[in-house]
Amino acid sequence: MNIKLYYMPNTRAFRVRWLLEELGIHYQLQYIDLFKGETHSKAFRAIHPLGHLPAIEIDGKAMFESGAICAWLADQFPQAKLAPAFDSADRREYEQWMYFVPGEVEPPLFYHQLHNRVLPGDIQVKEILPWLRERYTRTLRALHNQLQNKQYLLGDNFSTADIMLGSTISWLPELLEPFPALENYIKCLSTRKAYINATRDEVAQS
Ligand SMILES: N[C@@H](CCC(=O)N[C@@H](CS)C(=O)NCC(=O)O)C(=O)O
Repeated sequence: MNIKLYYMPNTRAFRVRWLLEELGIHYQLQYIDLFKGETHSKAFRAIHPLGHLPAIEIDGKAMFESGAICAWLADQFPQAKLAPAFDSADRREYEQWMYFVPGEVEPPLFYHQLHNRVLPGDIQVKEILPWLRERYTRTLRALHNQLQNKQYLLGDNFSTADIMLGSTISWLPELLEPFPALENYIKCLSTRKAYINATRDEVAQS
């Protein structure tokens, strides 16, 4: 399988790269800079119609949506045991967390960042911030409870659902302070060899 990942550090492309490292398969990184408008070139818009990251080419065929890419790749390599088999008891819970991250975790965190500091001041809606804070606090508390006596979302077995969650909440460490189970979870995930390998260029570039 020939894999090319369109990549920029500190974006959702990191989760795909982390998974590729966990899988231990060969891939090519194509760096692309959001801030220089490179995602809106005609060539890249033919790969991702919205000009977002990540996107991947598998044997020359494009795919986008980080969660879908991760789910698909994990199922292609069952020997890596990063997704429970379809007929295993853990599969339903695995799918639940795979969707929970983009559906429930990302939106309040992301929109809070946008309206707090990322968007230009004149289009920020400060009135929405307390509501978003309440939403993400409730979500983080639920995850803290889930991980209090477990190493990973599925218990003892690391899976791609941990890549989805870890890559999302590690982005805002200050929000995890009230939730020690989440801080410990991120500490443990970030010592994985694949995680470290996937962050290598960020270290080199900084
Ligand atoms: N749901 C998409 C979100 C993709 C996305 O919004 N990516 C960000 C980078 S993390 C992006 O490309 N933003 C550029 C923009 O919004 O113009 C996914 O998970 O792949």
